[in-house]
Amino acid sequence: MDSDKLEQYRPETEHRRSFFSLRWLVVILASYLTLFSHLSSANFPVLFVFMLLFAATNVAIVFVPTAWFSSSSGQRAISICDLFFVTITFYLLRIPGTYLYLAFILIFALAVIWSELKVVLFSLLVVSVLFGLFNYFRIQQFEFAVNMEQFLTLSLFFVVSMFYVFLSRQLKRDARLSMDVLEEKRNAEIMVEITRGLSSSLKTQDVLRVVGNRLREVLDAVECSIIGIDPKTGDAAEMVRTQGSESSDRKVDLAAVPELKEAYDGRKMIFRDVGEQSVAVVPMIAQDNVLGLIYVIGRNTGRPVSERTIRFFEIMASTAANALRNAQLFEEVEHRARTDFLTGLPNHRYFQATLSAELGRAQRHSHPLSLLIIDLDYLKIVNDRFGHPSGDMVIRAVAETIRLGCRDFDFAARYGGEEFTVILPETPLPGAILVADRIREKIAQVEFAGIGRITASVGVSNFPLNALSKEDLIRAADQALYIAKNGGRDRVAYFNYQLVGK
Ligand code: GH3
Ligand code: MG
Repeated sequence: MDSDKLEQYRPETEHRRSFFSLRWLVVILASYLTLFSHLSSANFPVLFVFMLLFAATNVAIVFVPTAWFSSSSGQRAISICDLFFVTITFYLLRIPGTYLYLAFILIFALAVIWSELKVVLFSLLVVSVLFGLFNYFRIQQFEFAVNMEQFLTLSLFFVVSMFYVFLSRQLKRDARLSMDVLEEKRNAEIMVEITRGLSSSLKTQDVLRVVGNRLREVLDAVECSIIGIDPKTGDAAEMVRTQGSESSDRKVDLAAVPELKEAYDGRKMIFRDVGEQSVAVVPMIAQDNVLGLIYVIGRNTGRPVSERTIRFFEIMASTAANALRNAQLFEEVEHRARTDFLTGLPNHRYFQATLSAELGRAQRHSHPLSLLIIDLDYLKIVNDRFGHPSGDMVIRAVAETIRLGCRDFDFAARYGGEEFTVILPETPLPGAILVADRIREKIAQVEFAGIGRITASVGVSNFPLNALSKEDLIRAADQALYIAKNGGRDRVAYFNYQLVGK
């Protein structure tokens, strides 16, 4: 069954259709009885009108919303309406006055209200046996005057009511079964879709958003959020929230929401009804760590949580947890791949990629962009005199000084060895020279114990003043650095516009 047909096929509607057919059967049988046994009686017009009214109720049910029809109160209301019609019909048929009628009404009432077939069958058996005995021995002192025609009429009604009860039970069960099958199928489809969504993205936020959104849709939930938990610190933060557009790293105090705390501490799912709402909390566990909690708030339907829902959540949470773990590992690997191990600054490759992107943006918007290349002066001497670890320590400290000397949207990287670069977006040459000189000054101010002070030379280049392409921009900064070194070091040099023109 493809998804289009799936949408059209609704077990509730099927159930409803069968129920109509059954009621029409009652109408036809009752009309048949009325016509043949009371065609000439004075009650015939009234009986006829009653049959029409009963038929009209069947038509009216067509307009009742399916949700109301399927609810137990809806079904009970329809049953009581039927009971009312049957009682009036019996009254008009002049059958009352016998114990049999009362017994029948009782049985019918039991049948329609509790839909209990066994009770109906048993009572029917008892009543039939009693009726047969009374009729056979003609025990007239009980004033039990029932003729054969009435007996047949009643029998037919018994059969119809039995049929009614039996079929309506069967239909209800069928509807439930098809609903179960459809729900299983829907869950399986959703799982496939979620798994596909998860495997197509390795970004943690994307992974979580896929899970959150699909879960909210499937469960028809009011809100679904995913709370990430740091396995080391136990700090919880809301990573994805499906309601509204806000997706924040909002801190969450697990202790403040009892369901969250219980699910986290006990590593188990929590399903709880809180007033109008029902709350579900499902821990996402991978490799024995609770990576997060799926927190779903839905409408309280009054129904207990089904085994199926629990199983669905279980598979969902473990798939999401593994995908989340993979995404986290991938992000970690990716971060390492673009970070310089010694300084923690972005490495050369990341710098190249960022410069391409920033230069592209500067070209598109015709904004200036400046580049600094910073080279430590005489680091070789430090290495030679104090050893490589001391040189490393100096490089690390200078990296930190450069990082702190930049604005948030500047991009500082380790170019290689004892060379650093800083990309300064939206910065004209004079501004870049100021930044470069400030960084140079800060580096020179640091006193290294046992080593003394280390200075740095800085070359500055600018788009579009000195170069239009990435390679030229780097080359221009390099040449400016050469000028700074030649000029005596511990200074900033920029590539002269006239020099470029030569
Ligand atoms: P200047 O740049 O002022 O001309 O002198 P310098 O001594 O800094 O320049 P040179 O290019 O001659 O040497 C660079 C030195 O930087 C060589 C190497 O020992 C040192 N160096 C490069 N990378 C590292 C590193 O990762 N750790 C340490 N300790 N030293 C490094
Ligand atoms: Mg150097």
